[in-house]
Amino acid sequence: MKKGKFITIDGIEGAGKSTQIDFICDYLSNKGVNVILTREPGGTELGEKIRELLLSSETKSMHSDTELMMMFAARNEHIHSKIMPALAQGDWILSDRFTDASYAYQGGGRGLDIKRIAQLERWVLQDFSPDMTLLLDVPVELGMSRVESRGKKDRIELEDMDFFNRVREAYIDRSKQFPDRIKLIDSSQTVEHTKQQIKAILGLL
Ligand code: Z5A
Repeated sequence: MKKGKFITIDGIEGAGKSTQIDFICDYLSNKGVNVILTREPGGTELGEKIRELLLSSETKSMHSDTELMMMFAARNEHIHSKIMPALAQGDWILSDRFTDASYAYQGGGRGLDIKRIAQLERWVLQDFSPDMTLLLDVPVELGMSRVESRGKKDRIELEDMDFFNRVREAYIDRSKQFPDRIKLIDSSQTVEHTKQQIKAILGLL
C-alpha cells in the first residue's frame, strides 16, 4: 500500500537536475514531508555497482540491449528494496532520473524499439509509476556548454550531439504522451526562473 508520493526529475545533461534537487528537498521538508533522495541508475548498494559498470568509460563496449536490461535490473532492485518500502511507510521519494530516462536514452538515443522497453517496464513496474515527473528541458547545446568544464566524461556522455538531440526529443514526446504526470519545465534561463516554475508545480501536490 503506497502512502507517500513518488516524484522523479529528469532531463538531458546540464538541464539543472542536481542544481534544483536541494531546493525541492528543502521545499518538501518545510511542508513536513519526510523526503528520501535517490537516483538512477543506482540508489541501492547493488544498483550503484551496476551504475559503475554502465557509466564507466573503461567499459569499452556494451550492446544496447545489455545497457537497457542493466538499467532495468538496477531499477528492479531500487523499486523492491528502497522505493516501495519507503512509500509504504509514508515517506516521499525524489529520484534523480527514472524510467522516462530509459525511453529517452535507450529508446530515443540508442534507437531501441519502444515496445521492448514497454515490455520491460510492465515486467518490472507493473502499473507502478511516479506521481509526478519534473522534466527540465534545455537545448542540447546549452546543456552541454553548462557541463563542459567538468572534465572526464562518462561512457554515455561521450555520445555526440545527434544522440542527445534524439534523447531530448524523446523526453518531449513522453511529456506530450503523459501530460498529467510529466511537467515540462523550461530550464534554459536562470536557476531562479527554473526554481519558480518547480515551486508552482509542487504546489499542486
Ligand atoms: N541513463 C540512461 O541512459 N538510462 C536510464 O534509464 C537512466 C539513466 C536512469 C546518469 O547520469 C546517466 O545515465 C545519464 C543518463 C543515463 N547519462 N548521460 N549522459 P546522471 O543523471 O547521474 O548525470 P547527468 O545526466 O550527467 O546529470 P548532469 O549532467 O549532472 O545534469 P544536471 O544534474 O541536470 O545538471 P546540473 O549538475 O544541475 O547542472 C550542470 C551545470 O549547469 C552546473 O554547473 C550548474 O551550476 C549549471 N546550471 C544549472 N542550471 C543552470 C541554469 N538555469 N543556468 C545556468 N547554469 C545552470
